[in-house]
Amino acid sequence: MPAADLALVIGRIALAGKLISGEIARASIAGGLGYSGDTNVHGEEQKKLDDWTNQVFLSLFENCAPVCSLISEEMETPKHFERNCHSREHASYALMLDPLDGSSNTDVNGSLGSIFSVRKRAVRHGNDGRDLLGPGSQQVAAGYVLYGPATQLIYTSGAGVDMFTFDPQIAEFVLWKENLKMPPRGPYYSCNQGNITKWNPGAQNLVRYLTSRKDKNSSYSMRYCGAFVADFHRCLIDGGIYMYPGEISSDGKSKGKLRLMYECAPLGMVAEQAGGRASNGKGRILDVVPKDIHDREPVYVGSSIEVAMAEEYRAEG
Ligand code: AFP
Repeated sequence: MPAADLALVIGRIALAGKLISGEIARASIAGGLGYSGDTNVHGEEQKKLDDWTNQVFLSLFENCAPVCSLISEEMETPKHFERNCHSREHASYALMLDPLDGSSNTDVNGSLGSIFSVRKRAVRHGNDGRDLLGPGSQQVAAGYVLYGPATQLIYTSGAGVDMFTFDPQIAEFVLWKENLKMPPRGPYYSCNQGNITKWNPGAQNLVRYLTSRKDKNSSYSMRYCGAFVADFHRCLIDGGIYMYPGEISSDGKSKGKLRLMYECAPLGMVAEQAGGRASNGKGRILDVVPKDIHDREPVYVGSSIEVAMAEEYRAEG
C-alpha cells in the first residue's frame, strides 16, 4: 500500500480511537451504556456503544479517498463510498472492522478494542464484497486500538509492528515501541475455560497440559478479560497463547465464534509480524479462505511455541 494512502488510513483510525476512547470514558455519566434494542448480523444484541462506534468509523471514512468500502461486524452488507470508489479505481481499499470488540465489557468498565484490517479491492468489483474473500495473507495492513487504562494503537503494514500510546495532554498518539517482538514462549494462556466441555478433545487436552505444569519456570497462569484485543495484547507483550476453540455443535462439527476477516486475520497478521503465530488449530489462519465476509473460525494465536503446541495437540482435530 503506498505510504501516503497508509498514512491517511492510519490517521483516520487514530482519530476514531481518540473519539471512541473519550466516549467510552464518559459513557456511564452520559447515558451511553446498555443495549440499543437491536441485534447485529450475528444475532447478538447490540450495545449502544457498538452502534455509536460503527457510526464514527462510517463518518470518518466517508471522505477518506483510499477507502472504497467498509465492512463491519455491525453491518450485514458492505457500505460503499461511491465517490471514493470512483476516484481510485486502481488503488482502492476495503476497511474491515470490529468497531467495538469485547462490548460485554462496556457496562463494567473493562478493556475494549477496535480491530481493523485493510485489503485491496479488485480493479473490477461488485458491491457484495466477494472480491475480498481471499486468505488473510492478502491483508495490506492490520491492527487495533486498545481502550484500557491507556489507549494504544498497534498496527502493521507488513514490515513489523509499531505501538503508539495516546497522550491525553497533547491529544496525540506517541510512538512507544517500534518493531515490537513477541516472546517465543510465555507464561499465560487465555481462554473462556467455562466452555471446555464444548470443545474438541484436542483443545481440552491442550488446556489439561497447560494446567498440569508444576515447575515454576514452565507453568502457565490463566488470564481472561473477555475482549480479544485486550487478551491478545497481553500475549503480544508478555507472550503466551490466546485461544477461542470451536464448539462442537449438534452436527458434530467444530464451530468458531470469533470472526475470521475482522478479528482473527488482523490479529493473526500482527502476531506473525511480531514473530508469533496464528492458527485455526490445524494450520496458519492467514491461509484460511472465507466463504462469507462474516465467517467465524476457531483461533489459537500468540507465541510461536504455544501455538505450535495447539497444533501438536490437534486442538481442532
Ligand atoms: P464483540 O464484542 O465484538 O462481539 O466480540 C466479543 C468476542 O468475540 C471477543 O472479543 C471475546 O474474546 C469473546 O467475544 C468473549 O466472549 P465469551 O464471553 O464467549 O468468552
